[in-house]
Amino acid sequence: KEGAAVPPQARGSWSSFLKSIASFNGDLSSMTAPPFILSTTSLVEFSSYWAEHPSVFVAPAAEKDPAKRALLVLKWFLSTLKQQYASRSEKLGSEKKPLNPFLGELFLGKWEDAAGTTQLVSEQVSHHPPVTAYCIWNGNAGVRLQGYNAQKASFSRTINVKVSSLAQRLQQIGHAIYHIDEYDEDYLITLPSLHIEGLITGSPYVELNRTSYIQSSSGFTAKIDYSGKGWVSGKKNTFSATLFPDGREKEPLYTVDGQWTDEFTIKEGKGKKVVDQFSPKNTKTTPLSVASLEQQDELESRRAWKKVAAAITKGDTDTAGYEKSIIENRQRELRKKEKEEGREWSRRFFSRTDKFPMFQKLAGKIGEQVNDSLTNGVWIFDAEKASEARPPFQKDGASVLRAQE
Ligand code: HCR
Repeated sequence: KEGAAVPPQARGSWSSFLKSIASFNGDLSSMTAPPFILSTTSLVEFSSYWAEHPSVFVAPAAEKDPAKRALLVLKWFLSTLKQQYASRSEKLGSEKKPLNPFLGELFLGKWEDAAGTTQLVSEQVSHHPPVTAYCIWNGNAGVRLQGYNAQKASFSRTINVKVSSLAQRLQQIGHAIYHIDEYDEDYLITLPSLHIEGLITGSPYVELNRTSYIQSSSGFTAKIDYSGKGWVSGKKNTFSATLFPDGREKEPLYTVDGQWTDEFTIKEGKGKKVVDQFSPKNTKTTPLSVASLEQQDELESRRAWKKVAAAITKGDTDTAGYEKSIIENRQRELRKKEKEEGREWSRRFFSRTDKFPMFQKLAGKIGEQVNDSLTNGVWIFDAEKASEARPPFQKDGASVLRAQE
């Protein structure tokens, strides 16, 4: 029902928000949302969703057969979707507006479990447009994921307001590359496009649509088709994926079907023999450890947003606004000073590049293009910068170098 999940005192602000959303372009700074829908988590933290099952993340490195290895990369990618797109709605009751990261904001952490140590570095490399870059690696397994992304929004027409089909379509710009040292293999991962449903009722949630790909340097392509409600199963968050040798889509080696929030089944060929299954619903995630606030650098997200987050949690909108404006003013001053001195903010872990041959090569096979105007450049992890980063980053930087040797 219209506005059902909106607190009575927020009805007015929610309907103005719905009107304003028509001009949302993907930049969170242009979105003013009512307090009940504000999250205390910054978008820079979202990079951690890529490796919340570290054993699944590193599994491809232990597989000798190239086709099975490509399948394990696909399985890992599919295993991340629930965390990426549904975990917040499940935990908080709806999607909320994340904190908009400032330039240079960092989120650092590690997972320690049966897979050993898996490390994460996430950095906001651009503010306008907002772009987050990340690198996740496990030195023991010799596996590394790096990527960056931005969102571009377009307003989709209201088809039937009564059935709450008001939706915000978001295209994800950027890419991720998964690398396995042992086989010197790369996998280019494109990102699904998404739209936000449930806006009319006041409880937004994400749905995925269209197609995304994983293209390997070893000659395999994975194609994943998403639909809100599968036309066969009628269930939400449905997908169907195939893995085939490059250019031979009609001859799949494996097919994967199911719900990315629930469970999926991997079958051989066009789908007779079941070879594996995965249940995102029943597989526990490994918690990420993050340094305590006192030990964090002042650019680290949770420390930087501490006062804003505390005020949002208390429902103290004035203090939240005041503390947020302190951060914003400081950012404005820094930009002004940089401009006067004719220099740019120096990113701690990433560098802009105009050459990324592996990306060009793999992207060409699936018709992807680099559109660096929307991401303020193409961003790559810079191991040299990481090794120079002062503590608490130094230790992490050193092991990055080892992972890349
Ligand atoms: C769309 C979204 C911001 C972007 C988020 C991304 C795409 C970021 C990269 C991650 O790897 C994956 C990811 C997951 C999120 O599902 C996605 C967010 C969901 C909502 C958020 C909107 C900008 C917030 C809209 C605000 C509400 C109040 C309508």
